[in-house]
Amino acid sequence: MASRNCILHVDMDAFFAAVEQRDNPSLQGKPVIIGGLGARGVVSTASYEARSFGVHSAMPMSEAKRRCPKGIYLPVNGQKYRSVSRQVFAIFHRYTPLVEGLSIDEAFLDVTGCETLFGPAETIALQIKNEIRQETGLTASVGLSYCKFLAKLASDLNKPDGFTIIREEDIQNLVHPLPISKLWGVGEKAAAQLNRLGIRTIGDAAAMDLAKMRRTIGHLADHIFQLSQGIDPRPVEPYHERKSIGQEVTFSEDVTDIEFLHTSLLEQAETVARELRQSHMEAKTITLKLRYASFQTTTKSHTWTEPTQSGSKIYQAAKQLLQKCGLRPTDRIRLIGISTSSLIAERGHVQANLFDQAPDKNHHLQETVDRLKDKFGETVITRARLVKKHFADAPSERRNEE
Ligand code: TTP
Ligand code: MG
Repeated sequence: MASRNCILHVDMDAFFAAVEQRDNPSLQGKPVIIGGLGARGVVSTASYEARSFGVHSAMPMSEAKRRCPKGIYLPVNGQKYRSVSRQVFAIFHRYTPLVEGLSIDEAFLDVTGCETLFGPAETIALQIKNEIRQETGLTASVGLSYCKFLAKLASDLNKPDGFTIIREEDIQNLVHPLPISKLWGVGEKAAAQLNRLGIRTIGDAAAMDLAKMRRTIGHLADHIFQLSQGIDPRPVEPYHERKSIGQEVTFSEDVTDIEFLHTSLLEQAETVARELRQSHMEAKTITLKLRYASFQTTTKSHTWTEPTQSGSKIYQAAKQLLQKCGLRPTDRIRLIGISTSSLIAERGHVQANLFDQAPDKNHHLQETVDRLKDKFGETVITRARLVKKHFADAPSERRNEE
């Protein structure tokens, strides 16, 4: 790989479930399913033991319970997974600043030219796997290739705890026999369309007449054709701009009580604000989303003159937006959510500026609260209004972690 680009794709194995198995050894080797535990909950992930029962991400929890009645079902502990994720990403950054995070548990790393410092890309890949195991007690699968698409494909080939290299000369043997759905960007719908064209494998797409494919599926044809030949010039982009930070909750039973909706908004506002602070971002716009029992969905937005990362400011705005929805006492709400957008880097984070105002007292207070929560968990400190909720019995709602 000396003369070409060296791209790694690292993806943690059964991430949420593996963290829970690590923290509770009695769960090791058992089918563990993480997700929303309410009546309408969805599976976030399943341990490999649970996958052998046919349980997978995005499956309704009720279906998972049918397939794997003896499974151990646990709620999503987003705070904990985010903190492990930060540890893992810190390991990536030891090797290259060119780290492009794709989600909480996966990233591309461009390690081209890092040989002089750290040895060949193969060595770097194995070292990263080792450091992840030693420092977090978890396994990751790594793919190495000369482009993003093939690196991502490679990391998936020998999961869990895999390390796979795809060289140009491996494309025919390793890549072409794979089903077309493995091609990045080809979802279920596109795969079905391609199947109708007679394209079942990546190799079929590589051998296809491009003009014919274009006539049927339009511009997606060019993307598919290029990738199937192992051509993917997209660079690793270290700063992946987040467009929004938000949270939403689907209640296990439809809600009519406005006070209950306010409490839910307060909790969401605190979580969203905290994530903004952790990401060193401030938001200018807030959008409230409301879904009625009939599935009719409505959104209302507000833009502040000054960007914010304050939980109380987000809560106040969300409450006003809810008022604007003009709910009647008979309206039944299925889902409520807050999303913040028009994100900008928090003042002073990009570069310290002598003329910037000092952060206000409230900001210091929030940082202290965040640190306490990181150390002692989510319930250590909270607003009086939320106390009742935290100590009530199991929460009745599902939270969609971003
Ligand atoms: P993935 O990397 O897709 O899955 P995984 O790490 O659980 O398993 P694999 O070994 O196949 O990589 O997603 C990372 C985490 O993101 C996963 O542990 C849970 C979460 N997630 C969801 O919450 N919902 C989803 O639909 C998916 C796909 C993932
Ligand atoms: Mg993963």
